[in-house]
Amino acid sequence: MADQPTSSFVVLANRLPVDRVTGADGEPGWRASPGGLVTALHPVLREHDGVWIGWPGGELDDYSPFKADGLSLVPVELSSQEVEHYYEGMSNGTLWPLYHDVVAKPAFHREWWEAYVEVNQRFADLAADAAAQGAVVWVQDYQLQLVPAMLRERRPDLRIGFFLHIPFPPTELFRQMPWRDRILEGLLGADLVGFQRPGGAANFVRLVRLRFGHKTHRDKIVLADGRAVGARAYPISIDFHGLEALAKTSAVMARAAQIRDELGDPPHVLLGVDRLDYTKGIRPRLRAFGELIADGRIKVEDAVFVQVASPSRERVDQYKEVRADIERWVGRINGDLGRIGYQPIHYLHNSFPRNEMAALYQAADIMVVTPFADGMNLVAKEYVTCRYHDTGALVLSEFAGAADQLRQAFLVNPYDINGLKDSIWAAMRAAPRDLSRRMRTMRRQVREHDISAWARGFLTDLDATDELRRSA
Ligand code: GDG
Repeated sequence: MADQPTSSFVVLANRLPVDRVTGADGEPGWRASPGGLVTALHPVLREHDGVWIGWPGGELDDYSPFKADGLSLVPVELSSQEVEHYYEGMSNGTLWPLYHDVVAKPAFHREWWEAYVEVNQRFADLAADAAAQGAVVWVQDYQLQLVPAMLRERRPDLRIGFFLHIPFPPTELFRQMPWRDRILEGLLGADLVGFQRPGGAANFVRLVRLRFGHKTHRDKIVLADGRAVGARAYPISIDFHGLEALAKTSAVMARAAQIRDELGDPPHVLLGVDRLDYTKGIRPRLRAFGELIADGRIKVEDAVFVQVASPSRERVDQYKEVRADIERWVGRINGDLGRIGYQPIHYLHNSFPRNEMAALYQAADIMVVTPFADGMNLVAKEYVTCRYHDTGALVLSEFAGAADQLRQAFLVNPYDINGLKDSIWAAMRAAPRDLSRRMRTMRRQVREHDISAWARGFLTDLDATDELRRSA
């Protein structure tokens, strides 16, 4: 493979977009895995006929490139200690909490950092071997922030883009990181660094100016050698048409009706869908709902809250703690407020197929999305996509990137429980005409700014920075 690399488009992400499964016949195979990143990039890669380099999520007998679901995949081998140090440690125990407003306390360990450097180098080497002359390489997310510089070192001919799916923190928080300058230098290896929100791009530009003294223009950094690095917001989106079509199938419609029926067909069905993560603000939304019942504003027979919490990062301590915390709250609320035949919260700690998710979105009158910090939040965009009758209400945290685009949602501060209660209450009582006006506008926004528009926007700008680079 190293002899004659042929890929003109290469994506690098921590995970391959597939999970290993054993079929009913006992034969091993691959299945598309859930998660924002995978959901977002799958259609883009198919369209560009590219190669995807990533960790398969477990050990393989053979690490040769392979094809699955029409995609060319290059698996990256990680030892169990690297999984512990690079992935569970540095990525999910250090960077994830640090970049999400230190909602949980980040841990800094030198051996985690060393594994992070080593694994980033492995990814960069595989990309250097796979990319054709002048190819476009698109590096994804916080697990791989050193790759752009490592790759440029070996292959200055490549056009390198980087996209951060999570928030980029303000200077004051980023400065805590012992290896802060190494991370910034890593990112500056790219021609274009993309963020979810303009605030993230501004934080990054400000940091490199303060720490390195590089000249900066609004969304551009000029390095000492004259090379320019773009830093801009590209709010990610979803495959609007694909999901809307799924929501309109008779099977999904029938399942949505069945879900409502099974819930006892109450006047109000509220829904939360998240990876079980401490950033997602599951607790405040359950508390707000519980208090609305306890206050007597909502009767227990009039509303049901369905909370899907898909299992995530289960070996990391902070994730074990958040699960225990949520389950305590569910138990307390159901125990205190439930009656025979009436259970306020239906808590599902499970992953579901896409069509079941679409049916849940269709069955819900109110979608409640309340992260403390979130790069974008695709669930909010998926909900409005499925509401093709322009019905339903979205309660959305202002700390989700999606709040920039879905301005007609009932916007909330998840730290303010009374405000959250008032917004859920307002959404439950809003006039159908008001709701449909809001929903129509939000649906138009997602339709016109879908996942292909996102990828096109980034890749077009990446092309333009290449011209800048050649003329510098
Ligand atoms: C990161 C950033 C950013 C969830 N449970 C199931 C399931 N899901 C799907 C949802 C949605 C995706 O997973 C979750 O995406 P989010 O955007 O909400 O959140 P993260 O996983 O934290 O994603 C985020 C994203 O990257 C993209 O840039 O928006 O801010 O944190 O698509 O539907 N899907 C299925 N079964 C489940 O049980 N099929």
